[in-house]
Amino acid sequence: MTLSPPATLPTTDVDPFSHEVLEDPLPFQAALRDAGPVVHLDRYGVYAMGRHEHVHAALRNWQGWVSGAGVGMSNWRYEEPWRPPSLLLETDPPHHDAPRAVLEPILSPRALRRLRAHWFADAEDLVDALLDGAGESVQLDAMSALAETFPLRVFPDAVGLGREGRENLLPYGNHLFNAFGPDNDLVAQGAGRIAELSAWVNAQCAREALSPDGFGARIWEASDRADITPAQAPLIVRSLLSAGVDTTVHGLGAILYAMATHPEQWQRLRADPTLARIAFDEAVRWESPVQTFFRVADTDTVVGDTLVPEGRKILMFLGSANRDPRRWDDPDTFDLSRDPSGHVGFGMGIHQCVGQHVARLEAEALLAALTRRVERIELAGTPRRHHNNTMRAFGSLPVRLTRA
Ligand code: 8QM
Repeated sequence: MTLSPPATLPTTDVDPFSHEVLEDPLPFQAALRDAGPVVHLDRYGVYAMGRHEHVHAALRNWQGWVSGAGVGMSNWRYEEPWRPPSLLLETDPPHHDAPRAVLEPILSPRALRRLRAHWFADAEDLVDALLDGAGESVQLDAMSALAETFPLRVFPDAVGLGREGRENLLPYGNHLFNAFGPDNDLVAQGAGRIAELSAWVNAQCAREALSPDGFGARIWEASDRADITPAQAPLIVRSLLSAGVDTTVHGLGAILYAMATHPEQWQRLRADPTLARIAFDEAVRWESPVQTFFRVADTDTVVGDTLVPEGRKILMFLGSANRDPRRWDDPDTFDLSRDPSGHVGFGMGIHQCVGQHVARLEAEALLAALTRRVERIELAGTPRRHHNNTMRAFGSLPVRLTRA
């Protein structure tokens, strides 16, 4: 039985996971924000919020809006999870605390210092190879040639993965991010291969499968110290493989798209490469590669003047909060002069992206290589969106790079 929502609650029968909305979510998100702090999505029997104020507050309120019943549409109070839950994303304190405390120092800016020079050199090699032999300019798909290639070149090595099977990472992540949404055609598309992909991913999480010097080995060492149990270690490694690839690919896609469509901002970044970090954060705000996550109301909870009943799912539109004109001046403008801090593209609060420094370093390395070698980056065709229930993504991004 589904309970009907209170009569005062704004409702919509629009499907935010339809192809039409996934192609361009902005009009739906504007209507969602304007309808009120909380809106009922009739099609799915869940609540939704799209304003920065309420999304930000909900993300910080881990006691009231819990993650342990899953952060996708499926409510684990009533349904079985499709894979063993993540010890980070899909848990609440106190269970969340040890895995988080173990992973945080492994991915901290300090721990990443030893990777920096190597990643910058790798980015230079990649960009050199693309420009090599080309004339004054080269045309390429920035998704496959840069946004996918670079993370896949540096991140699996940093984790300590073996060479075989790395091509499984993106399809695994794509299905995982679809599976946070409703059981629609996108989930059906990935269902056929997911057993095989999961088996591969899970096998890579074993201690024996990991090199002795990567993030994965550091996680296993934490189990030697009994900071976590040996049963927890492989699941924490799985989090790296789940959350660390597609997100950075589409984060890099976002900054490359932003730069290809804002030539004056590209020149500004070239003139002052120290803007790379701001540029990446602004791109994460503007595109919000991770668009949505759910929470469950731990008790009856009032938002605005609406009651969300205990146990019900609420969908937080991170991408909408990041473009809420109540919070941002000219939210649709990609602008390196703005201070993008306070965006919720990496979440907020105790679950805020633990890998964000890894993502920032990847972006910084790639942008450093590009700003030095590329005078102009411009669209050379129409970008094609890749539809996913959780990610805002490109399937292809044709660009022309003109040498400096
Ligand atoms: C999304 O498996 C995990 O722990 C995990 C999977 C996906 C994410 C985060 C964590 C937010 C990027």
